[in-house]
Amino acid sequence: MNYMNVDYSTKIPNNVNLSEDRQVLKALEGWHPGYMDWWGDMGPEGFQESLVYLRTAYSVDPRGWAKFDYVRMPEYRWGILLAPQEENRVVPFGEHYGKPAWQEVPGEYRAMLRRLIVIQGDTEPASVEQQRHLGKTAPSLYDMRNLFQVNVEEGRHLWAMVYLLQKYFGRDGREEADELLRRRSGDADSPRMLGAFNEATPDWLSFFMFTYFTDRDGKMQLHSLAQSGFDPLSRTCRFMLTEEAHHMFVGETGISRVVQRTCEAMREAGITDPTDVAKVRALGVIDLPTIQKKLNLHYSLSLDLFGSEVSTNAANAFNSGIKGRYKETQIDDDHQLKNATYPVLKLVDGVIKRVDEPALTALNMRLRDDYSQDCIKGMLRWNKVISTAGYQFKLTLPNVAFHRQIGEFKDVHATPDGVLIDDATWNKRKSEWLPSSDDGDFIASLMKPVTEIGAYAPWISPPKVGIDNRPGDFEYVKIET
Ligand code: BYC
Repeated sequence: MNYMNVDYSTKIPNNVNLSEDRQVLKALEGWHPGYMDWWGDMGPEGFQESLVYLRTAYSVDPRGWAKFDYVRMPEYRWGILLAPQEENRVVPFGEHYGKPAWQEVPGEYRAMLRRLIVIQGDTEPASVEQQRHLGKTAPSLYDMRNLFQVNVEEGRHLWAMVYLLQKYFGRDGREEADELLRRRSGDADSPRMLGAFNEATPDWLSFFMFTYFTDRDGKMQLHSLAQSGFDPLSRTCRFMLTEEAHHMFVGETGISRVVQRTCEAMREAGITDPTDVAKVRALGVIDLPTIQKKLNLHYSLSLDLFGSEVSTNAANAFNSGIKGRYKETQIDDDHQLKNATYPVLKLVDGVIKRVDEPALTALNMRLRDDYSQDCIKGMLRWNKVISTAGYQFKLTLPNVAFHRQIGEFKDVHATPDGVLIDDATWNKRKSEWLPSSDDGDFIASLMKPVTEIGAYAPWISPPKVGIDNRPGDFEYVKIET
């Protein structure tokens, strides 16, 4: 079998030779109906019969891996795709540094590996659940198609983790795979595992923020797992990253287009003060201060996804060779962090201070810092749109102590500038920094669906180029009426 190309002859497309792995094929086929039920119940609401212009992977060669065609989402070919095995790959960090990478689960790390795979797997269906109502208010067919593309690929990422669980973890892996279909985002009794995946995604600005900030946590975590000494996990994550890039593109360009439209509308109306919220809203576009509040919310929720500042879980995962650092193989050090330290912002005697911690226990922070650096890049582009339009307004990332539910700062309140404040001040001022219910109502009032070919809602600019280089009047979704 050519491991670059995907075998579509079996019910479950794959490049892992499933047709000769009867036991795993049987387990996956047994899981398939439950997945389809879940997709029917929790996948995009109202568009299951529509033809959507989607990309599907036919190869894992990064130079050309996808083809585009009209597909009804329930007929999307969710498959198991692993990046090609690298010959003589070694464990690139930790205690086993330099030893051959594992092709089977090392017994002593089984529980840790299973936990990480389950957490990763849990986020994928969660995001589909969070976004399931958005199709009905899409600002264009182009955006609707992008939403559905993201959704089907998150579904495929669930398949990717379920394959690892079923192939390598026996009966408990199969039980975990079933649990992944049972939990529900935001459910009081059976929620998804990580905080941000139980929050609502009520509108399209939230969707763009989510795909920019939360999918980017996905990118960082997948990069770290792609370094894993457990080779099948590494290969799985490497291919997932290929798909993930488009999700963040949707977020970055989505926010950029919202900012662009707002600036254009302000200029046309002769508005000089972008913080004059009432005047800007009267134009039917989203004012920049509200965009900043949404950004504050989604960035802070996403910071929580990196876990605590100081974490023995993270140290153990690194020592064992299971979860590495971002771009581990490109870092020039001992890859064991024996004597290294890393600066971490902590709360010391009621003051935010930079403290040197052992680099091993500070690994969550290192990844989080890499993440923040990555977040800044898109923000600079949005700010360029604002300054080019002639406005003196800058979107910024809030301080890491702002609005936190995990780690050092979870029991204190801080302003977006990182000034610690008491409960009363927080309660009085929080609607200046986070979206209030009025802000939510205003945004909701703009969320009117636009389904004419080539048309866009008045609060967002059209994209610069079409998907798959399609022209502006391309029918990305043929809606079944
Ligand atoms: N919410 O030592 P600690 C994606 C728990 S997104 C709730 O501080 P650790 C995607 C933690 O589980 C990427 N609980 O943290 C994006 C632990 O509980 P136990 C998803 C939390 O373990 C968009 C306790 O607190 N992938 O792919 O070093 C769309 C103490 O933990 C949270 C991964 O996350 C939280 N936010 O790091 C679709 C990679 N944070 O075990 C998809 C796999 C911590 O004591 N996961 N806790 O009961 C990991 O690497 C780690 O589990 C974490 C936490 C980075 C999440």
